[in-house]
Amino acid sequence: MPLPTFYAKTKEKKKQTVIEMSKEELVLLDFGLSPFCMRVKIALAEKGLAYEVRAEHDLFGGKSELLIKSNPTFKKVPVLLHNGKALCESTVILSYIDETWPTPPLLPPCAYARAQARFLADYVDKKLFQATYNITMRKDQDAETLKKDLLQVLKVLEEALGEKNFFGGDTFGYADIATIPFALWYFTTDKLENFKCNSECPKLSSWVERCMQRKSVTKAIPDQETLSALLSKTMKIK
Ligand SMILES: N[C@@H](CCC(=O)N[C@@H](CS)C(=O)NCC(=O)O)C(=O)O
Repeated sequence: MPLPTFYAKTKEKKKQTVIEMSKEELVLLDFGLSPFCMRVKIALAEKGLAYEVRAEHDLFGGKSELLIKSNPTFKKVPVLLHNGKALCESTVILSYIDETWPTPPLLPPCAYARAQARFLADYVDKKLFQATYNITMRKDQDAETLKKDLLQVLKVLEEALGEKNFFGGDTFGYADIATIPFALWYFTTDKLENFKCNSECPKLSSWVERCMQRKSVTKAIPDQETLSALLSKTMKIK
């Protein structure tokens, strides 16, 4: 018996969706300790998306052909290959993931709130990254000044968070994903106790704890031992 047109169309649509889903191929060009790559891994996990990881083993010595071909402009990770199409720049990738797989949403529905989330991610890229970079690359700059600069940046984030559970409100989203891989260094290890981040920024400290309760985050970040070893090696200030 022929199906009613509407039902036939629905079935056809369903079949198409299944085929489309099975065609999805996601490959992440990754460097395990990169906070920028962690962002993408967290977002993919939040969306429940499976992906293949291609690790760049010698990012600063010999980049893979695939990386150079996929991101000829910057030659940096992360790169997300979606069905062979390359996406570069971590925050651009986060937005792409959210637009392509809208559930659960990472960005809020209101345009103004979306702009605020993007502003915060941009602040992290410019200021938190820079403060961290200055500390890790320190030559003869005054240690106390570098620490003060860092705390100032963290305090801006503390104020942006306010009394909310997450930067966007009650739910973990885009701004949290952009920030946690950079912030966790300062809150989750006793290696940096002298920075006093936990006591100076108590709200941010609790926010880090809340983020660390999410599987998407703990799976994307290095384990405690690796993190401590990394900090001992890179942080030029105690
Ligand atoms: N703005 C970029 C930064 C990416 C970035 O700096 N990636 C580093 C790893 S953490 C990299 O690939 N560095 C290799 C290089 O500088 O040659 C983003 O948000 O994705």
